[in-house]
Order: sequence, then structure tokens, then C-alpha cells
Amino acid sequence: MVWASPNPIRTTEACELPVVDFSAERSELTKLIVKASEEFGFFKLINHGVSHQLIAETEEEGFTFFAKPMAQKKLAAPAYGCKNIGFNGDMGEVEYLLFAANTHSIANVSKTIWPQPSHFRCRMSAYSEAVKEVACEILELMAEGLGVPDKMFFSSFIRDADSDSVMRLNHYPPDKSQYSKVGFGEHSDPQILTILRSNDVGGLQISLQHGLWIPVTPDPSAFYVNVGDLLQVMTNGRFVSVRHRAMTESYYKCRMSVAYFGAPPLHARIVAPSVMVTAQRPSLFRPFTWADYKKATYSLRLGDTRIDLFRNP
Ligand code: GA4
Repeated sequence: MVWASPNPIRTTEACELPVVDFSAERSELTKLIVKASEEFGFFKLINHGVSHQLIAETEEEGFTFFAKPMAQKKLAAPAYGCKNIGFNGDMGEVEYLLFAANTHSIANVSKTIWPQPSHFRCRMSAYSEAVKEVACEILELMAEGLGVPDKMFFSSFIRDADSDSVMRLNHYPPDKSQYSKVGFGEHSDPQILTILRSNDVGGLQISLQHGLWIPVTPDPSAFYVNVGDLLQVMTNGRFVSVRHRAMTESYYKCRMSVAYFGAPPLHARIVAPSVMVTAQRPSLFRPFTWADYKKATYSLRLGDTRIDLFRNP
């Protein structure tokens, strides 16, 4: 299907995206996750085990916040943003809440939103903890599937108390115009792993080869998992960080997504474990810290391929 879109980039539905059933047997699971991360850097996770009630309550907190008058939402700045993405002029048809995924930061954001004690703090913290656990389990299965001797090699970065993980609630307005617009432009996620959940309104697309966009059918009961740039580096290029974007799609309903971006502490040194570096496959990237990478990320535009700055000559 070719979408009516002001931009000439084609989209297609002619590609089946990988689905991983988290309740499958462990050895099967490791194989599927590794294959999907190598070929797509993306997969849909079903039977993830996070309670439907917790997910519904998190969604409710988001919708309640975004339904507030603009003047009140702006009180939550800089966590709240509308249309402006990052600091270098990127824009999109989106409003969002973006905050560090630790209990302390969530409590602070909560205070700017609701002066009285509210559900927001408890629910967001519980959700963040639950998806962090899913992300860690996935990273441990990845390590196992890749033959990394330390199964916690990847997950220990985001389990660290100083992890720089963030959460983002994106709220896309319904699109009454004839053409689909860019909600959140093309990019890869800079962190290690992203766990995304949305309501039943579509809009997410992933790019496999440059120029071909694949719409992802929304499934509110599932999570969508993105390999981030740091995991591409730590697997010495075996896994690929997926380029994706969100387009406005619905004529009548808002899309809301909640993303957890699992990141290391700022001082963490990002290198591939020795088993991923061989004579046939020498190290593709030079060592750097997450602080170095984050600085480069924020100095560039959303769609820039920042990972290239860290490649070995
Ligand atoms: C994309 C992934 C996450 O949403 C995010 C984004 C961040 C931001 O919105 O502040 C960035 C973007 C994201 C990558 C390039 C820079 C930084 C906006 C931007 C233009 C929170 C992240 O970590 O990187």
C-alpha cells in the first residue's frame, strides 16, 4: 500500500515484522531475539508479562495530563514539550513528557504536574521498573544468544543505580488533513534498548533500507523493542539500531506511546565484549563513554547518523 503523503518516501506493507513470544522456551527465545535484532533491530514482543492494569493506569495518567490546558502543561517544562524536539530545530506534530526514569526524577516531574500528591508518581515509577525488568531480561537473552560469557554484560548498564535511562510519553493529535504529517521524524534511538508501547492508533514506521518505510500495526497488548545505537556498538555491529519515525494517521483519535529508553550511567565506557571482536571482525568503533555519545547526539539533528562519528578509521 502506498500512503498519501507529502513526502515522496514510499511505504509498504509487504514485509512481515518479527514477533517474539516471551513465553516461549528459552533457547527458542534467544535465537528469535538474536535473529530479529540482526535483521531488523526491531521486534514485537507478545506475552511480556507486564500487568494490563499497570499499562492501562500509565496510559490514563498520560491522557489525563495531555488533556490539561496548555498553560498548565507548560508548568511541567522542561519535561513537557510541544512540537520542538531537541535543541537544533527539529519539529513534529507531537507533544510529550520526557523525564529520567528514576524514582527521584519521576517524583519531581510529578510535583510540577500535580501540586497535590497524585497517582502519577507511583504509577510511572511502577511502570518504569516493570519495563526495565523486561529490557534487562531481553538483554540477558541477547548476551546468551551471542555467546557472551557474562550474561549481565549488557543489562548491568541499565540495572546500575546511576543509569541514565529516560521515559517519554508522546501524544500525537488526530490528523484531519488530507496528508499524513511527520509526528516524530526519522531517527535511531541513541541508548541501548527501547521498549515502546502505544494505544491502538497506528503511526509508527520502521525503515529497513533507506527510502522504504514499513508501517507497524498497533497492538496495545504488545511491546515494540528497538535496538539502540549503543547496542549496535556493543555487539560490534552485529545488531543494528533501527531507524524509525511516527506519522500522524488517525482522523479521529490521538495516538499515545510510552517509551522506556534503557541507557548506561554517563561515565560508562562503551565497548564490545571481547567475544564480539575477532580477527575476521575487528572492532568497528572506538571506545567512548555514554556522556561522549550523548553530547554528540544533542549537538546533531534528530535524523543524523551519529554512530558514524565513533567508527574506527
Ligand atoms: C530520540 C530518542 C529519544 O526520544 C530521545 C530524543 C532526544 C530528545 O528528544 O531530547 C533527541 C533525539 C532522541 C535524538 C537526537 C537529539 C536528541 C532529540 C534530538 C534532536 C530522548 C533521545 O535520547 O534521543
